[in-house]
Amino acid sequence: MSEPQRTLVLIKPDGVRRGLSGQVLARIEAKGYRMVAARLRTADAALLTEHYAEHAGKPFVAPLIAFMSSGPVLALVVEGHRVIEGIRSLCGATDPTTAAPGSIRGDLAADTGAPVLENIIHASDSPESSAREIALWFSSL
Ligand code: IDP
Ligand code: MG
Repeated sequence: MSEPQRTLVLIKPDGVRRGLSGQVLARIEAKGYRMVAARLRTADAALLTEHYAEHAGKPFVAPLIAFMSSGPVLALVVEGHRVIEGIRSLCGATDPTTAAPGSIRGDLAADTGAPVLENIIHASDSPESSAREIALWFSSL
């Protein structure tokens, strides 16, 4: 039997602002994953620059950081077997216009015309990202 994994989930400012945090968390819990930490906070540019370090230099980074610091984010650590892969699958594709119906982004988000894709949720994409991102957002875990 595999060991349980942990992943970092962020309900982005659009999700919190639109009152969708509960729905998103309900989908994660209904899938069978368990929340082990939660923190509502407005992130600053320093934290977000570090969080999105892999995208440094890309044209959407400045609007992405502006968007992600525009209001509170609900940061969650979620646990389960193969949870990193499982939550990415629940999220759907990055672009909410083409994200599959049934996925969080496919069902709950659309292109707003903004310079950055406002797509409700972030989830770590690998065990390495998950360890790095959990340490960044929850330094005491
Ligand atoms: P992911 O969130 O599905 O892992 P990434 O490629 O890591 O997608 O991009 C991080 C975030 O940056 C996306 O969730 C989205 O909000 C935004 N983003 C990614 N690519 C674009 C783009 O081409 N235009 C505008 N915003 C983008
Ligand atoms: Mg990513």
